[in-house]
Amino acid sequence: MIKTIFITGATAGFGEAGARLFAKQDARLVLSGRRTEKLEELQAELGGEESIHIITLDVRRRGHVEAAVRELPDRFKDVDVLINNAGLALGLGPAHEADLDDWETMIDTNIKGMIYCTRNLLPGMKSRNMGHVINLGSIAGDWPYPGGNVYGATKAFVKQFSRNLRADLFGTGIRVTNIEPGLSETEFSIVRLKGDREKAGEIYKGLDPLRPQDIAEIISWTVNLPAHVNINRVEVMPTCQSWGPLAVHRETQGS
Ligand code: NDP
Ligand code: 8X3
Repeated sequence: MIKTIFITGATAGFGEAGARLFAKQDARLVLSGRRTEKLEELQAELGGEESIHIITLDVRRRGHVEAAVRELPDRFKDVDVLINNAGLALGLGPAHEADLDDWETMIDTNIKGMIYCTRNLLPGMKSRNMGHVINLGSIAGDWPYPGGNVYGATKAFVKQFSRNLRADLFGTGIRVTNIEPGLSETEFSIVRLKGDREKAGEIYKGLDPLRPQDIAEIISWTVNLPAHVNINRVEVMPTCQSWGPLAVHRETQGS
C-alpha cells in the first residue's frame, strides 16, 4: 500500500533524510518547513508534484498549520504517518543567563508546533482507524545536562505527550512512537550556536556521531513493522556517547 507521510522540518537533518528514504519506498510525501527554496529542490529531486506536496510552514503558527492540513490536495489528504520532526535548541547557557526569547521559541516550536500538527491530523486518522504519529524527542528529555534547561524540558513534554496519546488512542489502529536520538550531526548545533559553524563543527570533531540517515532508518523501521506492532519509544545514541557520573560539588555552601 502506498503510504502518505507528512514530515515537518523536511528541509534539513532527520526530516530531509526521512524524505529521501521514504521517497525511495515510493511513499506520497507532504514536506514542510520554512525554507521554500529547499522544499522546491527536494520536490524536483524526489519525484515532482505527483508524489511530493510541499508546504512552506512555520509550525509555530497555529492558523497556518490548520490551513495547511485543511487545504491538503485530495491526493495527499489521507495522511498515514505524521512525523513531528521540526524542532530546535537555542543556546547552551545556564538558566540564570538564558535568553527568554530563546526559551519561548523552543517551547513554541518543539511543544506547540508538535501539538498543532498532531491535533489537526488526528481526526482524519481516527476516522480511518489507522495512522502513525512519530515524535522526535531526545535523550535530552531523559537525561539532564548543564545548559539543557528548556530544550530538555520540551523533549520531556514530547515523551509524556507521546505516552498520553497512546492512552487516548487505545482501541484504535493508530500507533504512536517517540524517537529519542543522542548526538547527531545535522544543522542542529549550527542553529543552537546561532550560526557559528566553526564552534558547531568542534562538537563533532574526532568522534563518530549519529547521522541523519541512521534516524531515518529507525523511523522507517517503526513505520514498516506490521500494523499490530507499536514501538513506544526508541532511545538511541552513537556508540561513542554514554552517561557520566552524577556531579558532586565539594565546596557547595551549607555542606
Ligand atoms: P536540523 O536543524 O538539521 O533540522 C531541523 C528542521 O526543523 C529543519 O528542517 C527546520 O526547517 C525545521 N524547523 C525549525 N523550526 C521550525 C519551525 N518553526 N517551523 C517549521 N520547521 C521548523 O535539526 P535535526 O534534524 O537534528 O532535528 C530534528 C529534530 O530532532 C528536532 O526536533 C531536534 O530537537 C531533534 N533532535 C536532534 C538531535 C541532534 O543531535 N541533532 C538529537 C535528538 C533530537 P526550516 O529552518 O526550513 O524551517
Ligand atoms: C539533541 C541531543 O544531547 O545534544 O536533542 O541535547 S543533545
